[in-house]
Amino acid sequence: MYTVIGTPKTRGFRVIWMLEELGESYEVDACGPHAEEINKVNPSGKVPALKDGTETVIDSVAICQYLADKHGKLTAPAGTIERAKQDSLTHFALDEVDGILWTNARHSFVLPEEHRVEAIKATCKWEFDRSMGVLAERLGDNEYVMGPEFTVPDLILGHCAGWAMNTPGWDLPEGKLGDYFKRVRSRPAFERAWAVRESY
Ligand SMILES: N[C@@H](CCC(=O)N[C@@H](CS)C(=O)NCC(=O)O)C(=O)O
Repeated sequence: MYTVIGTPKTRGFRVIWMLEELGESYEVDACGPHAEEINKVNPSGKVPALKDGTETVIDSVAICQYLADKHGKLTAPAGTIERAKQDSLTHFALDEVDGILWTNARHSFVLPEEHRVEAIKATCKWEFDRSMGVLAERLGDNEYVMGPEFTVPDLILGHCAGWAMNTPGWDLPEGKLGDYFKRVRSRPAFERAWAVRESY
């Protein structure tokens, strides 16, 4: 039994979605950032964390990749060229999609008001559109970014797409890339994870 520490209304959702994909049982300690429960395991106070027995892992992507490796699903094996390509897509998702959306969010509602820079948001939007162009090329005609199989970077990109959908004026592209995001976000495990999210 795993424990997800952190509310599913944050990147904790990624971990819940991964556990649903894997069919593993888990409980949720739905604390927010900087709550006592998360501060005990993460000095930054950021959520999520995963408890696996007596061990705890922090960072949503490290957790998702760990779970995929441990259960031998939704990932190419470590040490293969396919895994290097998959990791490259995971890093693209983090640097070029998550990072940009998160910078925009930080300067919209996360940071204390006196530290927000309004002007940065137009640059974030420009960078996001550029990233969508690169992603469309990397996806090509594939069903998922690595080919026919859904893997870790698809889960991260699918989660980030929700942030974009909730950002006024940041519509997701249409066409093949739009269809890709719809495909990823209509997986049965996504829908189960969403129902868990909505219960909090
Ligand atoms: N790279 C970390 C980022 C974690 C993160 O920033 N979590 C947000 C919620 S989605 C948080 O706890 N923010 C509180 C803060 O920035 O102090 C991960 O993927 O888990």
